[in-house]
Amino acid sequence: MAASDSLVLWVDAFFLSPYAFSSFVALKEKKLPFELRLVPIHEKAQHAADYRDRSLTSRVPTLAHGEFQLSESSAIDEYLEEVFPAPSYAPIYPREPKARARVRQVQAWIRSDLMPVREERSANTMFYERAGEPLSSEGKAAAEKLFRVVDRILPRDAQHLVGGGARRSSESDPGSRERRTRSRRAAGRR
Ligand SMILES: N[C@@H](CCC(=O)N[C@@H](CS)C(=O)NCC(=O)O)C(=O)O
Repeated sequence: MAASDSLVLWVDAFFLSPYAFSSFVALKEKKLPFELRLVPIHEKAQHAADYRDRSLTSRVPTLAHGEFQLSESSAIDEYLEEVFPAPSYAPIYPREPKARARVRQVQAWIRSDLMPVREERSANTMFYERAGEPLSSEGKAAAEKLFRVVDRILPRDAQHLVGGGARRSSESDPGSRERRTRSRRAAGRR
């Protein structure tokens, strides 16, 4: 398949999916032209036959590159990295194996752990409706775990997880550090 085949990314209609955000940022970081299409998942449009057949999983995001269609955000990110590699395109993973493994570790972990705080502080509470309830003890424990890991892997003044070439989703977002500081304050930390 030609790298020049057109790219389409399907995301949720309210731009709330952090997974869709990850693939969106990968395309933006690589400065690839792509068409964005919206799937109203709040109306269950992900189960419509055309989207279900395209995605296999009936979830967002899904990427089409020419005839090839792929869902699962980390698979999309890694596919883009391989088909549009550095130095012609910006790298989204570091080259060095240990650094690359560390980034993949964090990427896999963040997608599979911390469920209480992910449920109690969904993306909806960040972008649309603020959370009305304090975190439960399970939510607090998950938030503490998140901060503990971030403190271990991201020195206070660092802009990136590893080196300078491993910008991943929220690290690519200029507001992320400020929001992190605010979240720490909200959780009663410095
Ligand atoms: N592991 C998937 C998770 C994707 C996911 O959970 N997407 C949600 C939106 S955040 C979705 O499509 N939900 C609709 C549904 O599951 O029916 C990925 O990394 O892409």
